[in-house]
Amino acid sequence: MIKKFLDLGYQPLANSYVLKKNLKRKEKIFKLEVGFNNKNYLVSILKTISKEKMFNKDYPYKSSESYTMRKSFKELAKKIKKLFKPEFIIEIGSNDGAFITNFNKKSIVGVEPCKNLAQITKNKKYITYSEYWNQKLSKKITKTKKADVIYSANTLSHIENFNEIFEAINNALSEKGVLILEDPSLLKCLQNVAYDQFYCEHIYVFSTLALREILKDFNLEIFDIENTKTHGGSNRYYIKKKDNNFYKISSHVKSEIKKELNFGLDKFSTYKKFEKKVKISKKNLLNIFNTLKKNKSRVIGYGATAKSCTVLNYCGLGNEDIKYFFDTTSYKVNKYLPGSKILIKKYKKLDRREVDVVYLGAWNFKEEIFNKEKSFIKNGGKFITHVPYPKII
Ligand code: JHZ
Repeated sequence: MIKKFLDLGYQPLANSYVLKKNLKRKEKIFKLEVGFNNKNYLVSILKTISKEKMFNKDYPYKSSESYTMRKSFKELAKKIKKLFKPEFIIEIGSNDGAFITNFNKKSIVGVEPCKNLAQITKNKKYITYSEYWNQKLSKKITKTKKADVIYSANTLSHIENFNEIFEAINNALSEKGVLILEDPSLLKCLQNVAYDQFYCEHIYVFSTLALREILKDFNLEIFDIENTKTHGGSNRYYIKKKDNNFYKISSHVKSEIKKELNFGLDKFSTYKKFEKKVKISKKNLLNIFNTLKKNKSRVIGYGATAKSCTVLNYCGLGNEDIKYFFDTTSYKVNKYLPGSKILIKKYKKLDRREVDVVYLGAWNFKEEIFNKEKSFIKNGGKFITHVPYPKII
């Protein structure tokens, strides 16, 4: 049974940036509530939005925008080549090609339903299917050869129907085939009080405990896990069919499960504690913004993320608190953040003469951003983050 533990209020669709001409138009909103299923330990949002409304012909998020992600995909590609020597790879949710472009064009195909993104890799001559991943597509792609590796990062958490995904994966995997899934870690999300991991697109935030249960229904099992730093702390799961004896189950699986049980990810009470922390986080973040307002500090935002949408709308922050956001993504520039309607400007290096304090919408890229903005920091510029607790740095 799914029991609600968190109410993040009414929210617009996180990646639906608003054009100036539509500022007065009513946005689609939905109630963002999060629940825990005590049968399979799965944490999910309670009301879901249809995939066609979220992932369509002009999806604004591009994985290649950050150096951290480009580096992470490049390193993983190197590792996959070394470990599995794959002849054929499928990436589900290939976005703008940050992963697939590390491989030879003949050895990989991308699946990306967002047409604007799929076009980017098609232009680079990578075979890209601009469709949702399902059994029909899986059969089409693997007509002549099955995949030795299927990779999918930050995508499984976006797809509601597990039957559809995993049956198609089971069909596509070769005898030795390995499925690699990478998604934000629920443990990290709770430890960091990163409640902004919940928004319309993140239907699920997975624990190993939950994923293990789900995979059982499809005769799949996790044989290794890596904790990665991306997106505020993610898990990279290496998965195989149960009857694939080419790989042994690593001790990392047991130790990760132990970590999660020690934290109490199997207990509803843990999630109620998290709810309390989220409320305190909101209160403390608002205190910071109120003080800055009183002091007439010039505050802007950095990284108009999907995550920011949850924070801004849950906390009721707007133009009076954050003058504008900087973002490098051309698809977002000159539009307004959903709900809060804060303008997104084309990124330029932070200038201490113009700005006092910067809210880190992309807190998950803190190191990368601090590296880029050394001169702003040297000149006394400050940042606000709400992770793991609201503070000025
Ligand atoms: P970032 C998106 O979430 C949506 P978001 C999606 N649902 C998901 O799961 C994750 O990605 C993976 C900008 N930026 O990665 C670029 C700068 O401007 O935290 C991006 O707009 N300057 C698919 O949106 C945003 O910040 C910089 O120096 O929460 C980062 O978005 C850097 C590093 C980033 O994901």
